[in-house]
Amino acid sequence: MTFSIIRRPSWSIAERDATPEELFLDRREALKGVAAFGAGLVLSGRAAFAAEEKDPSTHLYPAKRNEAYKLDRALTPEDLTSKYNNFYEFGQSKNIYRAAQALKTRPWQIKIDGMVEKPFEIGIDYLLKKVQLEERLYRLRCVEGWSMTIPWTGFPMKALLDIAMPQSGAKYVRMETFKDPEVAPGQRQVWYPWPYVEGCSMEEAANELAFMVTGAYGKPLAKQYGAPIRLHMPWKYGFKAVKSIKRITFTDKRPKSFWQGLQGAEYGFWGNVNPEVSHPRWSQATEAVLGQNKRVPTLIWNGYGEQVASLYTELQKKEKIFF
Ligand SMILES: Nc1nc2c(c(=O)[nH]1)N[C@H]1C(S)=C(S)[C@@H](COP(=O)(O)O)O[C@H]1N2
Ligand SMILES: [Mo]
Repeated sequence: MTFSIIRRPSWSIAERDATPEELFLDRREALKGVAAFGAGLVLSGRAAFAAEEKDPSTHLYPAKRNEAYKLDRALTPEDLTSKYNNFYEFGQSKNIYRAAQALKTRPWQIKIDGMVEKPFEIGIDYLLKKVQLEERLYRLRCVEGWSMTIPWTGFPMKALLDIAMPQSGAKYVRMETFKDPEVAPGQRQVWYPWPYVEGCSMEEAANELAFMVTGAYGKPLAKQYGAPIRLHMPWKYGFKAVKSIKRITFTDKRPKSFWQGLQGAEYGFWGNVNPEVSHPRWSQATEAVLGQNKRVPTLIWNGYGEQVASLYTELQKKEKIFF
């Protein structure tokens, strides 16, 4: 008996024409229309609010979609994903989108230091000039057992490595969020090891899937998603996707993450999605799809094994890699 060979990556299944996506595309087209008319004659109330904030990067969106990253499921509507967030700096509930508007995202300097040729700081708008933005449809699987799919805009983390110029001895990238208890009430809770920190290996950072996110739904990133810049590694649980990054440090020591600092026994360094390894408080076998009344089986590497499984073949012999 022979088995048929899967020629396409497991996630590369034709995208379904689902209602949520059509809604999204409509909005996208509408935004283009606004741009074409120059003045914001037809700005909706919401867009007008965004314009007030004078985000200097607005003209960069929407960016061209990279069609290599297809989904096996519909996009999750913006109305849901923008009101169901984990951003502990602004509270422990999912309902932090209003509180997050207090975050000031300009000016926004990012410090690049540690094992680099020369440490430096770079402003977000200058960084945006040096990279090519693209849109990618990616899944996000939270370790709490829910998932969603978002059209992120950003640039490959590899491009960031090219700008940072890490030394050859660097093994890990450590990424840190802002710390400002004045604007982020969650950071007044002193029992948390602020600031939020995450990290990955250099090999993971250079993987084609690793994405620095600066926009979503064809617009600059809304604050609750971690504006002006956050990470997304779609084969890892959402907690790895550190938001509102202020400092990126190259190091030869494995960084200790926020969650490891809090509950080391529950959170390992790698955080790769694996339906067979349960979190102490949650089974990872299935996931609730945000906005739908159903649970679906969770896929190993969140369905991205084709791109990332080889990163771990050697490591797997040495350590418990999945969590
Ligand atoms: N700075 C910071 N980054 C963070 C978090 C956080 O609390 N603070 N939560 C993480 C978790 S647990 C998840 S699931 C994702 C959620 O991203 P979203 O709100 O954009 O969906 O952000 C991650 N990044
Ligand atoms: Mo999460």
